[in-house]
Amino acid sequence: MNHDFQCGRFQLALARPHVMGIVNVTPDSFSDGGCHDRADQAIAHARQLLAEGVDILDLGGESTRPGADPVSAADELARLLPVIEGVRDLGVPVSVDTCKPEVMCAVLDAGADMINDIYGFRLPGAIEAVAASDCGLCVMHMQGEPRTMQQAPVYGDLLEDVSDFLRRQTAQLLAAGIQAQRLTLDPGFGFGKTLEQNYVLLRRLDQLQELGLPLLIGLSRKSMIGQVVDRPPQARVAGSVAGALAAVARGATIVRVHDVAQTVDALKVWQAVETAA
Ligand code: 7PJ
Repeated sequence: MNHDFQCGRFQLALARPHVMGIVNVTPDSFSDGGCHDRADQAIAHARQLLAEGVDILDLGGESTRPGADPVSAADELARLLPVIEGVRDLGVPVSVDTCKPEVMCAVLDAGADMINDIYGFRLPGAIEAVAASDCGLCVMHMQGEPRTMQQAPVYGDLLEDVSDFLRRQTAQLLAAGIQAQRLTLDPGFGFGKTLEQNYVLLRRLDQLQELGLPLLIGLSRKSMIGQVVDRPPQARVAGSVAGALAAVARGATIVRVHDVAQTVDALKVWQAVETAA
């Protein structure tokens, strides 16, 4: 599948795997810096990822970890807007990880190129918020909601359930006039899935290629990696890179990661192998 992905001001040729770098814009409980410090840190981090070869920046102003408290749209925007301002002219698309329609509208007005929604554009008003723009979308599968999703996820048929959801949401988005070239799909590793279910989903990821849209995956430093390597988040780099490669081998074309430099190198070697004549 050689898909051009329409992503706001950019059109990405997904013939080679692309790296989406995570830029955290949530308050850091370990530093007592104010709002400006936090925005400056996020902008500096984005610049660092750019130097490391990132293809897309993904800004997140709301923690979606299991058990995290919700954040108001106003607070989320207060965190995001100064950072968007500071990164929108770095030459790569700016994605925002949000599920709130109000936040979607405001960040698109501020110059964001892509909306990455862990609710898959299910909240009322989400589809309308993105329909009239030309932003890219990531439609992610999640069972339940972040606060409780890891309590006891149950599926009839895991792959079927995930792909049915993605197919239904895709149909809704297309019906709202959103072009297929704007869409990417994500099975949502760790979002209402047990360890075993996450690995079945990863092993069978190629089945989701039948949906005919680019696959974006995120497993960087997640507990599905941590439980296998038995290490804390910062020490899960090699494990995360292995997971990203396994996903790319099964058709993923965008990988959402913390460790951009290491992932870019791994994918360069991957690509050298895949394109050897
Ligand atoms: C994902 C995400 C993911 C997409 C988060 C974390 C949790 N967006 N946002 N896919 N995960 N599209 O990074 O550990 O897997 S937040």
